[in-house]
Amino acid sequence: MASDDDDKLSRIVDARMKLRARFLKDADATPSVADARPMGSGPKNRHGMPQLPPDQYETRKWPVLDLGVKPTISRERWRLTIDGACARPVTLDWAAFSALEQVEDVSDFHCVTKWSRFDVPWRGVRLADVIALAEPADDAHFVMCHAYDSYTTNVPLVEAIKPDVLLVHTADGVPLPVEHGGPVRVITPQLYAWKGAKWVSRLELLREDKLGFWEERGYSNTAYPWRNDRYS
Ligand SMILES: Nc1nc2c(c(=O)[nH]1)N[C@H]1C(S)=C(S)[C@@H](COP(=O)(O)O)O[C@H]1N2
Ligand SMILES: [Mo]
Repeated sequence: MASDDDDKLSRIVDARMKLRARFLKDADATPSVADARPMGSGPKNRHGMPQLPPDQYETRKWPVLDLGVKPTISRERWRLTIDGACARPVTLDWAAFSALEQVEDVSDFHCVTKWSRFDVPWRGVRLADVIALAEPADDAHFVMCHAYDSYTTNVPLVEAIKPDVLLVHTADGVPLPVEHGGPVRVITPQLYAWKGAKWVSRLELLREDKLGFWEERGYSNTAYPWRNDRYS
């Protein structure tokens, strides 16, 4: 007889497989995958060659960019709600988040103000796994990421569920510093960095696209670094 835990696990696995199946074909057609060269971001996509997207320069530092408010949320107080167009809205606390599968990845960070940082080592949870927990509606195609500083940014699900899109709590081997969005932020290595909400608080699944903070103010709604796709 299956235990509740087994039921829960198989539901999550089903939801993940469903999401993957729904977006696999579309994901292969996104520029970061479909463009002939370069293929995307991060060492595995650079074929061993350091490569920068057009008009970017490399920095070894990690500049801080935000709206000037740096909310200090302890891990104890931090919550992440996944809701909107889904069957099972859920709020995770630190313990529930930590219990999800933890992954490590190394990827690049491209800021629209033209600096790129190569090879950032991250640790966190796949955004796809967290979204799957809520069992998105079949017609949900977007996610609005909300943050504790009231920042918002919208991401199409086809980008959000790519395997290198993470909710990270660790960077460079140490807990993510507050100024970079700790305790938990989103990273979107295939898109400009403004698509990754620092101090993330809520993932709102949407049927229709809505513009986030910078997207409303003229930033590109697609944000592909390899296409120099900065402003709309
Ligand atoms: N919550 C929140 N997330 C945010 C921002 C913000 O103002 N608030 N700024 C975005 C922008 S414009 C960039 S370039 C990156 C910068 O991340 P960093 O400060 O870690 O370099 O965070 C993005 N995420
Ligand atoms: Mo930015």
